[in-house]
Amino acid sequence: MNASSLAILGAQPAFDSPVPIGQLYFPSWQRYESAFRDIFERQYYTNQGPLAQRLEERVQEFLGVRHGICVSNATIGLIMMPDALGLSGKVILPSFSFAASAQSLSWAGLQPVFCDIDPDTHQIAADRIGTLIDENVSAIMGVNLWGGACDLKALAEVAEENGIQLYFDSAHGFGCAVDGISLGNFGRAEVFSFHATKILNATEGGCICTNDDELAARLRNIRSSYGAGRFVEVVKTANGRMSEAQAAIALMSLDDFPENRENNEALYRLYAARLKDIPGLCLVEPSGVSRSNYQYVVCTVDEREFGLDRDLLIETLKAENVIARRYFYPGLHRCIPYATDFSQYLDRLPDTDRLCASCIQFPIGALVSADGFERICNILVSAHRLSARIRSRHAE
Ligand code: T4K
Repeated sequence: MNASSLAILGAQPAFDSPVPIGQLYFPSWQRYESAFRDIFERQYYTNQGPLAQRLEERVQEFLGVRHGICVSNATIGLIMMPDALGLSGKVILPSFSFAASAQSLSWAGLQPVFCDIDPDTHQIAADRIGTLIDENVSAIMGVNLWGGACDLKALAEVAEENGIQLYFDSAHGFGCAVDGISLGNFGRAEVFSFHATKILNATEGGCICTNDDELAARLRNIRSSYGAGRFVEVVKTANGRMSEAQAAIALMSLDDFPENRENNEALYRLYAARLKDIPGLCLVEPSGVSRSNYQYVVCTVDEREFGLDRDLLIETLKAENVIARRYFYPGLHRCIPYATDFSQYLDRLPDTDRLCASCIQFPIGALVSADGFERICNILVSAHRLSARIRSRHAE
């Protein structure tokens, strides 16, 4: 591709079919067939079947955690947390997150207290949490983003000093470690996502990890049906069960985790080497971890230096069949119902607002080849070089 040939300016797209963001790992057909033949022969689809049980054991072993409670997706896992922890009143969380983080509080009738983020790491600003705590705050929900982690030590200190609980939305964090300890072992509990776009993929799925036996028993009873283990009285129950089909795929994904992580890291480093020479694109390093899963390539776009704003860059890439995304947009404090019910946050989260306007996620994962990566970077170089022409074409 030469510099005058961008699809947004009328050339042929660089890719014939869409290149998505996300891990999107597909094991070989033979492995699928064999795993699904076993399910067929056992004639057992769901309800803490042998594959779901094996997955829980393998996750526990892999993360070095006492309990891995697999669920049908991370959203339901997060929804189960407030009742399992006995939360009330308000919970502090970052506004820079996926809808599920705040929605899980809404399902429990809890009030979110939105905290700003650290603009360099994109994680919750631990030093600003103290000012948000009042007598109605019962917990902090840290969100471990982008294959990195919040300042876990600072969060644990502020939770302890104020006698409130701490748990994590670690949807992005499977296989990451802090000072050699795997995520899954921090706070009262952590919730991972095993969605198809994540490094551990059950198509849909998730897992709640905790080292607390009592909490684990409550969570298993809330998830309901077989697999509850010890009976514990709980007020609400749900159907958060993971099916055998989901567990079969997650087990294959776990087998191939080291290879997928390595592939991600190699791609991430290639992006880092190329992006540093493109003015206005600043790659975010996974923060606060001793090991990352590198499952995201996240940049901020400086419009003045790059020549295009983030949204016009997304359009430019889309014309080439490259599906970049603007996670997370808008910030949760600007989404319904929070923007209307808690309008006090609208002018209180300047770093979140800036990031929501400039953050972009590029493709990484199993479907991105070395050649594909080269083509994506060449598009970015050309988009910068031809930014004036793109802007004037866009304005027509
Ligand atoms: N907390 C945080 C911080 C989260 O980011 C998330 C989810 C959660 C909690 C809740 O976890 P889950 O309940 O989902 O387990 C995606 C994912 O659905 C979601 O898991 C993720 N975070 C969120 C950030 O992104 P979408 O709607 O943007 O993904 P989707 O399905 O559009 O896929 C992305 C791209 O991949 C598209 O271009 C289509 C393509 N694709 C997708 C799938 C699933 C394919 O080509 N093939 C596929 O099979 O939300």
